[in-house]
Amino acid sequence: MKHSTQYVEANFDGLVGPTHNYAGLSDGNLASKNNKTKASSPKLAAKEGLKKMKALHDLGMTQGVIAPLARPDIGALRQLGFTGDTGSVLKQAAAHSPALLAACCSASSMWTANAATVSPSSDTADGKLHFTPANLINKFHRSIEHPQTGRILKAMFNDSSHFVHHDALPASPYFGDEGAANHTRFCREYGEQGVGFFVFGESAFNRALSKPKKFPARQTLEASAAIARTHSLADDKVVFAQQHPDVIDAGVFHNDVIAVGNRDITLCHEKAFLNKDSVYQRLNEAMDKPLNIIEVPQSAVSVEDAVNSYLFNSQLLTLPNGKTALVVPRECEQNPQVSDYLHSLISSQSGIDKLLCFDLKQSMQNGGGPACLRLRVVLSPKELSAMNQSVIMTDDLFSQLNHWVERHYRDSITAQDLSDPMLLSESQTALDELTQILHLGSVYDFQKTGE
Ligand code: SUG
Repeated sequence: MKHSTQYVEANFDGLVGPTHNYAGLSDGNLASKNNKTKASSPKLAAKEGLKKMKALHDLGMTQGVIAPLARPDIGALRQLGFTGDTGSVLKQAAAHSPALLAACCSASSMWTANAATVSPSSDTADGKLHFTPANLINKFHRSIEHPQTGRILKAMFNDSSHFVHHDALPASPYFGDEGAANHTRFCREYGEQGVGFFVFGESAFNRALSKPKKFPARQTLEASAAIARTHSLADDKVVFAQQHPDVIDAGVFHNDVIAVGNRDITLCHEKAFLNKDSVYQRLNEAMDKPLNIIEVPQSAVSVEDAVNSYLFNSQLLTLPNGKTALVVPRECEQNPQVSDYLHSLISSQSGIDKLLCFDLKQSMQNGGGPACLRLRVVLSPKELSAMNQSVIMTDDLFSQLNHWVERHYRDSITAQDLSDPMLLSESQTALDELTQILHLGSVYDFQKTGE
């Protein structure tokens, strides 16, 4: 018999990388498009992220950090035909295709909700914790993330008696996979068997299912089903649901922009799912007990306001005292409809007790709110102690990482800076030092980037 109450849901936030910039790379993500060409501040972005991690750690949550990827990705630029020493690769790319250069410089790995899909050991047939890095094939700049992401996850969860690391799904549009952004695990207690809720945007094989008309659906049903199989989840504990194509067309490029869930609560917009009644019914059946479904009506918060404020890209957390908190971005306070809704939610005994609000503007301007920035991993006490302890947030690690950012990050970056060889060498120096702080070993392969 498992001591379920001792399991924790840990949040692993992506540390923003030194090349954070705005390049308008994500069709269908309105913030990314609207902020293209804006100057970014990698230093501020990293510090905003660290503050959120520290605040959750201070509340007694288990908080971890995921290292950024090495960017610019010189290996990818070489594969695309740019040659010579690294300075010349960057110069040619800037001259021939600034968009490709920007894609290979993106710090998009900060949104670790897209790093992988994770299934806790209480849900899998072999009793191990399973990870599948997302192939992210819908966007070129994100499709080059998974090999390094996989290595970093292996360096964090580095004990094969507890952790299983799968390869990303085949790099084909049939298996477009965006990771935990489209996956929610419901349960009663973290250590009890839970329900895997997989939300997809379209089906590759079943052409009869509707599709969005304007923006791409990034996740396929086939990808979600493959993950449920490879993670050996029980058939009666898995629910697949289609995201409403209209909301994808309104800028909801991942399910975590329109719904959030934790344990037996979900907060979702009434337009989140196609055939929502059937979705709710199947979830209730799989849970063996009705979920607390808090449905937000369009009359209270429109889909447009939800996308602008990122209300649903919040973290729904069970605090150590058993209370439930909703972690929202500052933009929710600034939107009158959303702010009114949230205050009535908290005062209505809905099951959500407390609001926590954070400034994450640097990430938000690229379409990444509090939930995008974190990967959730439910861990037993043994699993927690078996993993790499150096990535777990402590007061000391927080101060070390803040100093590290202060020393290595620029205050501002524009598109012109991306071909600067100094930015590459500053980033490599920073990440080299970070691998030592976080005890990650040689996850980056810098030697491959040279000629
Ligand atoms: O994939 N933005 C990311 C945001 C990801 C948010 N994640 C979740 N919802 N879980 C994306 O669209 C923008 C990069 C740029 O345009 O510079 C970007 O990749």
